Amino acid sequence: MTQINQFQPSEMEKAFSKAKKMVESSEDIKIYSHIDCDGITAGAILSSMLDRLEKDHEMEFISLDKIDDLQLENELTIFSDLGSGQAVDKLSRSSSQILILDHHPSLRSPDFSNSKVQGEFLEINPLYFGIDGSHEVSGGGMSYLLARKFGFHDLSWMGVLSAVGDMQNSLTGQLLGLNQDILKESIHEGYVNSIKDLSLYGRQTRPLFVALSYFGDVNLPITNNKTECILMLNDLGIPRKNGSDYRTLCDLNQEEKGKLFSELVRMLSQEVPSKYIKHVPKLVSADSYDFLYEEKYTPLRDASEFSTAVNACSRNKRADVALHILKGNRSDALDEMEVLSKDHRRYLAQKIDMIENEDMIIPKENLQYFQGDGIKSEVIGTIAGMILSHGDWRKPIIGFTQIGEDNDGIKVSLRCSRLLAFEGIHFGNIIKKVARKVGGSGGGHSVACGAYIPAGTQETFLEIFDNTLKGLI
Ligand SMILES: [Mn+2]
Repeated sequence: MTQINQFQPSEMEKAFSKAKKMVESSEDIKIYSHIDCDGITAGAILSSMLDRLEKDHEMEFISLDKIDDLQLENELTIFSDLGSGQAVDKLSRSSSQILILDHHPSLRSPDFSNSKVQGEFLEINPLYFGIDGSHEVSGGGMSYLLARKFGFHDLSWMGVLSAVGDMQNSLTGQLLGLNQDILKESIHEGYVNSIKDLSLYGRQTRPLFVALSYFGDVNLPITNNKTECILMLNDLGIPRKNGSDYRTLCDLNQEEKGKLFSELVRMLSQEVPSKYIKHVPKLVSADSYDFLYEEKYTPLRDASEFSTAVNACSRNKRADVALHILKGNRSDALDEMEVLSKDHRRYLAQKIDMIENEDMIIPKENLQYFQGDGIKSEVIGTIAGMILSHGDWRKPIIGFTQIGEDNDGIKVSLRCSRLLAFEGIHFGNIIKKVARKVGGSGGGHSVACGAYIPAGTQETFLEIFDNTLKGLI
């Protein structure tokens, strides 16, 4: 068996060796991880690792705004998928050990010295080693690199899941850099299969004609129209059913996938302005990942569907359910996850219908937005992504909602067609600048990003955003 031993810079490898020693020398450990798919998966990797090492540990999933008020009480505190962007060093006490495994931009510099804190402090961040934390490694990936130091290579599949959950492959349709190394390792270990497939969501669980109807980067005749999808499959001679069961994308053979690919490329090429035609194949195909130990036709088999299920748990404040499943529970936790997923889908569908029926999408010159009052802030981005296909795919869509009951600030989420990003527009960078101008903060990926802005600044925010996009869209 060949081993992929050194896939990270040696300085980073050294940092993980140090982290390993911190874990080995501690008996009482607390993990704080981010409450999203990447963070929960990162937590599951670390918790599995500590179980095997027989180390007592507690796990807590928290939101970023809670970190400043923490009191560290354990011998070692690990922050995963968060901590870099927060003043965690200020929490340090003479008796405390802090380990940060994050991939977000850090408040500190790589030469931040241990002498500035009272206890022991180690922050491992890919950006310190010239590695891109948005596309090349996730929070779960960083946690896996630590678990890997102990030889737990079988946890690599979770490194793949966390990268997908963090949308690190969303633009290129591939896992790159360290993500790719982790993927290769999990393939090598027999846990994952990587398949070049059509870029449709719901490979395992959605009937193919339904999956097709959600095609959303560009509005096609099949978008949100299941009848058109059925007609299209008939025309291509692709059977919709296998006996009495609807076929899913994973049931198609190569020839059928080829026909579907060509037809989608043809339809898209007719629909998009000529400058976008060169990007069309990238919209239609992407790498997909099967978890080989999971049953076929379940949401756990496909990385993208699995990450949605984890998100359904976290957005209903039941990260504990996802944690149990990730750590191997396939009985009662799985039942609970199914219920949460169903509720999640129902909630999303209701809100989409509301926005659609009440014509809530308001166009501006270079963007469109909706006022999502009453929509839970945890799902405003998901809804923006789903509603894009009901608006104008040529413009980004922005959703607004209240942050929460005890905070009158506004949460902003933006989604756009990948075609805009292929043309070089990075909305994560734009939203960061615009949010700052109204006294807020923001960031994220080119096609999916968000911000928090103070109450009362929404109109100004929209005005500045619209002007910034002049000539770009
Ligand atoms: Mn993350």
